[in-house]
Amino acid sequence: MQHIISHLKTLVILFCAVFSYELCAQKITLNSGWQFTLDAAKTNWQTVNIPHNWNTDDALDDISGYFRGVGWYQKQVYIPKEKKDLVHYLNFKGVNQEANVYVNGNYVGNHKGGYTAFNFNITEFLKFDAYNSIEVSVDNSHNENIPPLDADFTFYGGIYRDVELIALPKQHFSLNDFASDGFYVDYPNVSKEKAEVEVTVLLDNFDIKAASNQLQVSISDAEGKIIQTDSKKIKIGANASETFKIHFPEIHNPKLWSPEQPYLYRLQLLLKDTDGTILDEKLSHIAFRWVSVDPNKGLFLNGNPYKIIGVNRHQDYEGYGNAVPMQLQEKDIHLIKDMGANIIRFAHYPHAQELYKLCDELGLLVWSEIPIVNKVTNTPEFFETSMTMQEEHLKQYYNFPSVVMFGYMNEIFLRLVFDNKSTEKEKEAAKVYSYALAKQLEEFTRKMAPNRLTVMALHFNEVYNDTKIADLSMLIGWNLYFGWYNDTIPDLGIFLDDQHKHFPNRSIMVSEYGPGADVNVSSTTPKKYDYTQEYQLILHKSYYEQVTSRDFVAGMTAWNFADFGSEFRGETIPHVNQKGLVQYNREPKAIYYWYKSVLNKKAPFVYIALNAKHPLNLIKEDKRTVSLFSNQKKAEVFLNGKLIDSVVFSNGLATADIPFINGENELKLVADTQVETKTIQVFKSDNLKTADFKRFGINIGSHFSFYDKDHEVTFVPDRGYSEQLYGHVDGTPYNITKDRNQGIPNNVINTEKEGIFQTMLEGCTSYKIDIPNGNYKISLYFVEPQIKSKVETLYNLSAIKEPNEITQERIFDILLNTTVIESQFDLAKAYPDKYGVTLTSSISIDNNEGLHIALRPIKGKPVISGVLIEKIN
Ligand code: GCB
Repeated sequence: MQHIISHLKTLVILFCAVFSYELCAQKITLNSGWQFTLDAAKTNWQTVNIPHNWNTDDALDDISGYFRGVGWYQKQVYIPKEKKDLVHYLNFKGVNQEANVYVNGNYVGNHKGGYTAFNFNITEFLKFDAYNSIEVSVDNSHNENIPPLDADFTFYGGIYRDVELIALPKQHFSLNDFASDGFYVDYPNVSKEKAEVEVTVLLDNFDIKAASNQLQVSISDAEGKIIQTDSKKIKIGANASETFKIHFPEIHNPKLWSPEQPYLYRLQLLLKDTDGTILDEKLSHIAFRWVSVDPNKGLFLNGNPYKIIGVNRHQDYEGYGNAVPMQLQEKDIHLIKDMGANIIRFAHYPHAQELYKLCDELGLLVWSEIPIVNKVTNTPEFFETSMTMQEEHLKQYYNFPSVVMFGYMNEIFLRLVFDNKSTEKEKEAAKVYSYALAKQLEEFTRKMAPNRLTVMALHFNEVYNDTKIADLSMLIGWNLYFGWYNDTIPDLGIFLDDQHKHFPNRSIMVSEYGPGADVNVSSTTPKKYDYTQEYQLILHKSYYEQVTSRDFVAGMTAWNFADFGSEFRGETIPHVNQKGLVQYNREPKAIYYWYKSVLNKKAPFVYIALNAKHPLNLIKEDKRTVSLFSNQKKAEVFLNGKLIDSVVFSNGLATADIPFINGENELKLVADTQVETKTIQVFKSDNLKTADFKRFGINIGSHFSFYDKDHEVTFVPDRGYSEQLYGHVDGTPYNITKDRNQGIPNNVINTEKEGIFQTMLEGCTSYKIDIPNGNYKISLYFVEPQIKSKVETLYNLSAIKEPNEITQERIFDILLNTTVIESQFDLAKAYPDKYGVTLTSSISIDNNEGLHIALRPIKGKPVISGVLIEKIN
C-alpha cells in the first residue's frame, strides 16, 4: 500500500510538471541551515538544523537548572515569482513552548504550547523572486498561563519538530482549522457486518471570485483496490470557507483493525479544477474498530474483552533532548510493538504525528493527551490556552484510527497535596477551579471526538474521589507507585479492589507504575529504592499478575518505556528519570525482555538476564541464581557445555542456580529452536588471600553491586568482615532502604559513579580486606552526605537552603594499614557540596597483613562509599 501512496504522490508531481506548476500544492521542509542565537542582542548566530533545542547539554550538566528563556531562529528563503499566485503557509510541527513568528520583519503571529502544530498564512508578507527572512522567537521560560506549569520532565526549548513551507492554489483543503488536515473521518456505525464512513471536508477559497471545483473522495482496501468513491461538483464562495460532508454507503463485512491485525483501508481526497487538474490532495488511514469500557469487565475492542498492556512514552532521547531524528523515534515504536505491547500512552503531551501513523500501521492502540500536569492556574488565559490546546490536539490527531483515548490532565492535584505554602482556603479554591477546567475539557472532548474514550490520570490520593473529578472521564487511569513511592507491591491489588468496591460504576486502569532501575546496579537481595534491575523485575511481574487477574481493570501502561530527562532529579544517573524499560539510549534493560516473554507470542524467544559485559563476582558463593525469560513452556540450561538444569517458565520467568567457575563461563539457554548464549567473566573466591585478580572493588555500605564501566570492574556489595574475605568491622549503612531521597547525596558531582558514591557506611572506623601480599594502587571514594559545604564555589548546588540545616562537623584521619594518607579529612571544609572525592595512593602489602582501612574519628562519624584495589605489577 505504501507503494500506492508514493505512486499517488508521484502523480501529483507529474500533474504539476505537465500543467503549470503554480497550480499544485507543494510542501517544502525548511529544516536545514537556520541561524540561531540565545543572545538577546541577536549577535553570535550559529548555524543549526531543525529539529533543534538548546537544552540537550545543560539539562544534564552538574549545574542545577537549565536555560529557560528566549532563543532566536532566522532563515532566508528564496521564493520565485512563479509562485506569486499561490497561498503560502508556514507550518510548525512543534516549538517549545511559545513562538512569535516574523516574515520580512512583519509580525505574523503567536502560538502557545510546545506540543501541537500551528500554521500561519504568510502570503501577504512575501516578496517574489527574492529572499524572504523568516524569524522565530521561541520562549521556554516558565509561563503561568501555558501548561505544563510543572512536571517531572525537562522542558527543552526550541524548534524541535519539522518546519514546512506550504504553497497552495487558491482553492485547497483548509489549513486554518487549528492546523488540522482540513478533513475529519468519522465512523457513525461500525460492526462486524457493516461499517459507515463519513468525511467532513473543509475547503478554503482565497480567490476574489467564487470557484467551481470537483471533490473526489475514495476509499481503497489494503491491496489498493478502490471500494468506494464519491465525486461531487462543488462551489466555494469568493474568499470563503465551506464545509462538505461525504457519507459513503455501507461497507459490508469490513475487515476490522486491531493490534493483532492492523488492517488499514486508505482514504484519498482530491480537489480538482473544472478541467480535472488536481489542486490539492490528502491521504489518510481508515480503520474499522470500536472500543468501549465496562466498569466490571474492563476494555472492549471490537466487541471483545481486551486487556490493554503497554507503555507510556516520553519523546526525548539521550544526546538529543527533545530534538530527536524521526528514524530514532520510529524505532521506539517498533521496539514497543516488538515487546508485545498493544497500547502506548503518549505522555504527557501529543508526540510527533508520524508516530501515530506508525501505530495505525503496526497495530498499537494510543492514549493521547495534552500536558495539563500537576496544577492549574486560575486565570482566563490559562483556561483559554488549555482549551485551544485540546482543540488543536483533537483536530490534528483526529484521523489516526489507533487513537482510542483522548486525555487532558495528569495528576492535577499533585502540587496541591504537597503544597505547604497555601492556606486551606486557597487549596479548596484550587480544587474548585481545577475541577471546572476538567469539566470544560471533558465536555469539549466528548463533543468533539464522540467515538473516542475520554481519560484522565490521577495519583494515589483521595482528593480525586472527594472532588469527584475522578467521575468525569469515561476511563480513569491511576498512576500507582506501590512498592516505590508508596507502601509495598501487593498494596496495588488492595487499592484496586477497594476502588472498585467504592466506585462500582467507574472504569479504571493502571496508567503508570514502575521503579527506577539502572543496568549497572544489581543485587541478590533486591529492595525497594535500590535501583536494581532485580527489583524492577519483581515489581513489574507482580503488577502484571495483579492486573491480569482482575477483569475489571482495563489494563496497564508501564512508566516508562525509556529513561527520560528530568532535570531536577538525582538518581543513580543524575537528571534522568530511570523508570524506563529501556535506557535513555534505548538499549533494553532486562525487564524489556521479560515483557517480551509474556506479551509477544509471535516467535519463540529466550533470554538470560545477565549482562555479558559485566564481570560477575561470587565471593563465598557456590552458585548464583540467574533469571531466565522465555515465551516457551520450558528450556534447558547448559553451563560450559554441560546440561545442568531443565526449567519451566511461569509468566515468562524461570530461575536456575548456576555453579559458575572462576574465569570464563558459557551459559546457554535452549528452548525449542531458540538458543541464547552468554559468555560471562566470573571472579569466584572463597579466600581472597589466595585470589588472583587485577582489580577488586567494594561498594561500601551497599547491598548491591555496581558495574564501573571506566575500570570494567563490578564492585561487590558490602558485608560484615570475616577472615580471608573482606568487610566492615563497624559502621552502619547510610540508609537507602527507607527512602532514597532522605539524606542521600543525589547528583553527586565530579563523578559518574553515583552507584558507589550515593551509598556509604557511617561510623565505620575499620574496614578489612584480606588481599594477598603485593603492590597495589588503592582508591577510596567519599562524599559528604549531609553537612553543607563551606567552600564558596561555582559548583555549590545548594540553591535551596534546607530548613534543618545541619551544622555539625565530620573530621577524620585516613590510614591504609599503618600509613596516614589524609589527616583531618573534612569533606565539607575542603570540597564543594556533593562533591565525589577519590583519594588514591599506593601500598605494598607483605607479611600476609591484608589491607586495613582505618578511619580515625576526630569529630563526628566518618563516612566511606567505596574502595577500588588495583594490582601493580
Ligand atoms: C507520575 C507522573 C510522571 C512521573 C512519574 C514518576 O506519577 O505522572 O510524570 O514521571 O510519576 O516517575 O514519578
